[in-house]
Amino acid sequence: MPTPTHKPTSMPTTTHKPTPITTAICVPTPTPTSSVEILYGDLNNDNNVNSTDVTYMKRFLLGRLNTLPNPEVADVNQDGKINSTDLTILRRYILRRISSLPI
Ligand SMILES: [Ca+2]
Ligand SMILES: [Ca+2]
Repeated sequence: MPTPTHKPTSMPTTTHKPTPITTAICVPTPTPTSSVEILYGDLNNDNNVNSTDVTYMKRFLLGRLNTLPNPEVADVNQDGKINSTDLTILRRYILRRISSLPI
């Protein structure tokens, strides 16, 4: 920074060392999106995959819901579509016939 005026008052914090600034820069590097891990099947975004989410998907597939609160997690078989297959998979997951999502 080319500052022609040499003022020693530019650094008023003599008591505090500038070390906390370097740590603050390092913080945002690990998570750029700041979003937590995607929980597939959690359609209503309450961090639980349960019958409520099945209800949400049913309503969505029946056209009673135009949008899902968390549409990216509804495609549990990762085929780019949200349809009855995903509903079946979600049901099976809740019944513990599927151990993990997405499949
Ligand atoms: Ca949920
Ligand atoms: Ca799908």
